[in-house]
Amino acid sequence: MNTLSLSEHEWSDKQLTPQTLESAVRFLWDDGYVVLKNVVSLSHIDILKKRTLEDLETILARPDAPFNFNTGNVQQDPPPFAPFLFEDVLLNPFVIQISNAVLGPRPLLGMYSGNTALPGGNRQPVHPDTSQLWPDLQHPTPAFVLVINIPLVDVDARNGGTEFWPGTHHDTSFSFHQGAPRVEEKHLAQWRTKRPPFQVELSRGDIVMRDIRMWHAGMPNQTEEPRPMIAMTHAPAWWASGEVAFARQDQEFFCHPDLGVRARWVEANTDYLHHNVAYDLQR
Ligand SMILES: O=C(O)CCC(=O)C(=O)O
Repeated sequence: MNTLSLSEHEWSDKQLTPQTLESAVRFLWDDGYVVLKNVVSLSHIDILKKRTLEDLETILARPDAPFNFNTGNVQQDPPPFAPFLFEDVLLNPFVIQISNAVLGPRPLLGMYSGNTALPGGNRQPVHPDTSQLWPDLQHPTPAFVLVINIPLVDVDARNGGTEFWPGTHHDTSFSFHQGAPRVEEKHLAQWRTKRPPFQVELSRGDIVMRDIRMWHAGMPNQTEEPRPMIAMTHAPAWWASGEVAFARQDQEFFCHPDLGVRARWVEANTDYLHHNVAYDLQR
C-alpha cells in the first residue's frame, strides 16, 4: 500500500515537507491513491463513531434506506454541525496541502457523507465514482476530484476494507457516460492479470485519498460490527458537485485560505438522515 507516515516536524508545523508532498502527488498520479497514517485524533474518531452508530438505526428504519448497489452498504452522513465538526477531519492540513497540489489552488469541499458496511452484506460491483471527463480519450487527464475516506474503526478484509484497483484511474478505455458505472468483466479480467486488486487495511486515525476515477468496490463485512467510514470530496471550483448542507452557525469554522466549501447554509437542527437516496440497488 502507498502509505505515508509523517515526521514529528511535519506534525508540529502542520506542514508536509516538499519530499512527502511529492510522494503523495506521485502515488495519486501513478496508482490513484495514498494513505496518510495517523492524522486524525482518535478522540474525534470515537465521537463520530458513537454518533454514527446511533444514527444508523434511524437510517436503516427508513423504508427507502439509501443502500448503494446492495443492502450491505448504506450511505450515511456524519452529523454536519458543531460539536461534531473537527478540523483534522474536515480541514485536515495535510489533506488540504495534497489536494491543492493535485487540483490547483483552493479546491472546494463538495461532499460530506459516508458509507457503512453492514454485517453480512454482499460485495459491490467494481466501479469508479465518476467517469473520465470524455469517452475515448487518448491520454488520461490530471485528477479532477479526490475522494477522502476516513474510517471510524480499524479496517481490513474481515470487516469490508474497500477493494482498490490501482492504476485504473488512467484506463481511458472504460467510461460510463451512458449507463451504469459497473465495470464489465472483460475490463476486470485484463486488469486482474496486469495489476490485481487488493483490500485496503487502515487504522483509526488514518486517511486515504483516492482519485475518484479509480475502480473500487465495497466488500462484505464478515464481522458482527458495522464498519462506518466518512467520505468527502475535494474538486476545483469549475467541477459542478452538489451542495453540502452545513449549519449557518458554523460558517466561521469553514473559513479557510486553502479550502472552500460548496455549502447550503441551513438551520442546525435540519434533518440530515433522510436525504440520501438508494443508488443502483439490486435487492
Ligand atoms: O464502503 C466502501 O468500502 C466503498 C463504498 C463505495 O464505493 C460506494 O458505495 O460507492
